[in-house]
Amino acid sequence: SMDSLVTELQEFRKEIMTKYPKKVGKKRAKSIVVSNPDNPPEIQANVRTVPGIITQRGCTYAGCKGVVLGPTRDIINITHGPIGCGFYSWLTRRNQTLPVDENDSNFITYCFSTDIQDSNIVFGGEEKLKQAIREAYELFHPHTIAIFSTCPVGLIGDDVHRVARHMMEEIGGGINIFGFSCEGYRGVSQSAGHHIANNGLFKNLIGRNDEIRGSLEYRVNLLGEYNIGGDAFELERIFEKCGINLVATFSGNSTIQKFENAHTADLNMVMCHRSINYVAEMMETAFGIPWIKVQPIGASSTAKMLRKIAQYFGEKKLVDRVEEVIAEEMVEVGEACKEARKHTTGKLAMLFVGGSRAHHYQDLFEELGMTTIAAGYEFGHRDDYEGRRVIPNIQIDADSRNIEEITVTKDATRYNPRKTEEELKELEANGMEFNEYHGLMKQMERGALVIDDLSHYEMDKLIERYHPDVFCAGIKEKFCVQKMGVPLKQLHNYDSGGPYAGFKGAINFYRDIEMIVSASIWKELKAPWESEVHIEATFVY
Ligand code: CFM
Ligand code: HCA
Repeated sequence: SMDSLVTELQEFRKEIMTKYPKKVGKKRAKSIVVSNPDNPPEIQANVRTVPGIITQRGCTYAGCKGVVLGPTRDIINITHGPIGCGFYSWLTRRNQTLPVDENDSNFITYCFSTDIQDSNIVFGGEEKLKQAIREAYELFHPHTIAIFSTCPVGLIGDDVHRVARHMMEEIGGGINIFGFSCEGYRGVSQSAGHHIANNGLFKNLIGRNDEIRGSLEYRVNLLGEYNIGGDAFELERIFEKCGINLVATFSGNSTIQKFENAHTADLNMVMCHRSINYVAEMMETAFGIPWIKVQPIGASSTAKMLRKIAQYFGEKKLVDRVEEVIAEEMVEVGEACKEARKHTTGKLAMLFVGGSRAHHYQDLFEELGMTTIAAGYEFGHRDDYEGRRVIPNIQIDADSRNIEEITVTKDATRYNPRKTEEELKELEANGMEFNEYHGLMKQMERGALVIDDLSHYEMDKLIERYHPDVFCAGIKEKFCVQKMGVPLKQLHNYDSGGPYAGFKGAINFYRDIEMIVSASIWKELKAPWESEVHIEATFVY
């Protein structure tokens, strides 16, 4: 019951407060709250981690290079820094891509880095960076090269933007080269890197090519989908089946050309709001493209997304087609779900993942009849927990392109007539929520625990106290949790599984979770010598 859970939480909190140094305990207590869906409490989030506490967070470079720009196949992404940063962001995220033919470049299987050394730290690394760009160009002839700064680059003051401009001139031929000041230490987490990446996408790529590709009908972009484990492929399949024209995905299975063309879409859909809401806001301001939040993780949420798109365009032809597709896809989904639920109903899950998945994946667990008793983000902001109408939060670098300039130089309506103010108002009156998303806490059961930036110690305590049937997190947590006898499902890279998005993805997820919660191996965790009778010998001398 709610009362016993609240008591539990208070005990849990007290235990933590007493084990931590006093100041640390006080700070952490503000990030640990009990969920109330009707009136989500305030939670402390997006603040500096206490040093030494063992956070699961990543860095600004990871958010910029690894997350947002990483999945685009035809940009050469050069890490300016020591080799470790490039190495550890080298496809570990399992972001996939599919070149359309042999002329289509795919550089994401490579790891490009300047591999800077002590001497570059002392004498500067700009020359080495120029040389790296020359080499990359000679070998691969890319159209676009991006440079990513790591911590030491900022500390020694290499100017990656100046190098980019210099090399653009040296190479010529219209090559596009730009840099990111995404030094790891810049923010409190990877979240700062998302913002820097968003600004860079907008400044250097979006809206550069006006050529209309594909049909003029139902043109949408999908923002915040990164094709982990093939998720984007499944969503592409569904859109195509419905006759919805996906202009660009930011950035799963993406290309330069798709980014440059993205402003020819009529509607932006935001999937991972944490990492890409800035692009949505900027495109709305500059091109008048409205955005809605969508959530294609979970079969019913996928259906909901399709219905929203159909409602937006408001044409019977699309509405009917979407209903047809949903009905057809749901047959297999329903069967798989029913089968899995035999073993999953009533089981308990915990989710501590990134900045949006700890919320999104709760839909799939609901479909499986499972309860999420504790969840939290590593680097979410308060709105990701509490939910709110997003206040436009456009922060553009001083040297960014001017949004107003784009509005006047590009007549957005020449692609497709945009909806008028009145039409948008009418859609809103009929339940279409623009610029809005609901936070994680509105979905969670009353009394469930919500913890931001979970520390290793808190994780241990959660497992000892509640022993969930599955704990969802990442590679850093995986083996510690499993050694405590609880299976861990990675919801970053899906271990070796996926896709989990869309209809086919839901089926994959049901089956994987059913297997995990049914496995008996976790009961065998005690070594034989811990439970069997044994004889002890004493050596006498
Ligand atoms: Fe968005 Fe992501 Fe996530 Fe994220 Fe990430 Fe990721 Fe994630 Mo790992 S963009 S916030 S910074 S959904 S890499 S694909 S899995 S932490 S929950
Ligand atoms: C990152 C990437 C990461 C790490 C996942 C993990 C990902 O934060 O830089 O810790 O297992 O999804 O690959 O979030």
